[in-house]
Amino acid sequence: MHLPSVISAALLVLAQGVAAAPSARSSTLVRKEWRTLTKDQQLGYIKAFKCLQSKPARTQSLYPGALTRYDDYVALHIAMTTQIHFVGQFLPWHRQFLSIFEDDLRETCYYKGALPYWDWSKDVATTTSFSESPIFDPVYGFGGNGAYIADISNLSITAALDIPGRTGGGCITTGPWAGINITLGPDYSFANNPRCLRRDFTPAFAHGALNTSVVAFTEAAPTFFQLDRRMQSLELDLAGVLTHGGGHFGVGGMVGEMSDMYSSPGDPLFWLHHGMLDNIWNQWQRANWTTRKSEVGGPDTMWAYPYNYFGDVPYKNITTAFVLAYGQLSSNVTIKQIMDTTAGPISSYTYA
Ligand SMILES: [Cu+2]
Repeated sequence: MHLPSVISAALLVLAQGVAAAPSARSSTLVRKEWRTLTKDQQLGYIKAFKCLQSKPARTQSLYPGALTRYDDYVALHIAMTTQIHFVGQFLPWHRQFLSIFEDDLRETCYYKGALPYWDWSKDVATTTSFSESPIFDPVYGFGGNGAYIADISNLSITAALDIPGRTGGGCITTGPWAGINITLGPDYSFANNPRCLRRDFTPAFAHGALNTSVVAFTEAAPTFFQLDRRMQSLELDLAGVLTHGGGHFGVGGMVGEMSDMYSSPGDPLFWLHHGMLDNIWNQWQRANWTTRKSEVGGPDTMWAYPYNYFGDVPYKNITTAFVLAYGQLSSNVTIKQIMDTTAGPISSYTYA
């Protein structure tokens, strides 16, 4: 699982500058499922997204390959990877990451809506239906799969596990991001490494990991600790990979950007996938708000129990006092500050 770079990343991350103050809260935003947006709203989101990709980076002095204001987000995710995955702060960190991005789309690029999300459980009724999802529409969506490449021995493998049933591997050729260059990554790299956006759909795997029963199983978690585990992984093999890995590996397969634990925000679908995970967490919280508005848990250190697949690692259990860091992109916040989506430091939002 990219272990050498995991270790070096752990040593290198964090010494980042003073953050800008978050902008003032507007009225409550309603985050909607992509296919329920009007065509104008879909195009509005894509336009704002591309607008961020046309503005200069703010963090290039720290991350040389960060060329655009969008790359700032990819770079931060890469820098933070070993502190925000397979840890209890996984869901909280990504929640605020999405809000910072949503706020930037609105403040910098005059986007009028909320961040959309992608309910992939609507797309996996059969072992092949995933690829037919309207989210991959060439005009009103994010474009589709790469062409099938049978022999991937010359490509860099992005997935940490062997994902069966790959159907793509090529550069995407449809949609608003066909032909764009990704620069940051793969893995723990901040260099300018221009390459195309690859996708490698694994529809049969997505069918198993992202279906409505899996969502129901996740939502039925009795504790935050269990919820987090059901999302991130129950064990270190494919059978333990459910929603979080399901969305990443379902789109990214063996060689797609979405499968790269570090640079996966290079695929614009990253945000909509994580929006769905945040939606599930929020629904889980609202099902027993009194308790769950302040319930978190899990290790503060990567690969510690219950993710101790490579041996035991010392750790502490996180609490809501844990501080989430966003480098130069936004102020640090405590988990306590982001537990209620309608009362966050940047925005107030709900899911429809
Ligand atoms: Cu992530």
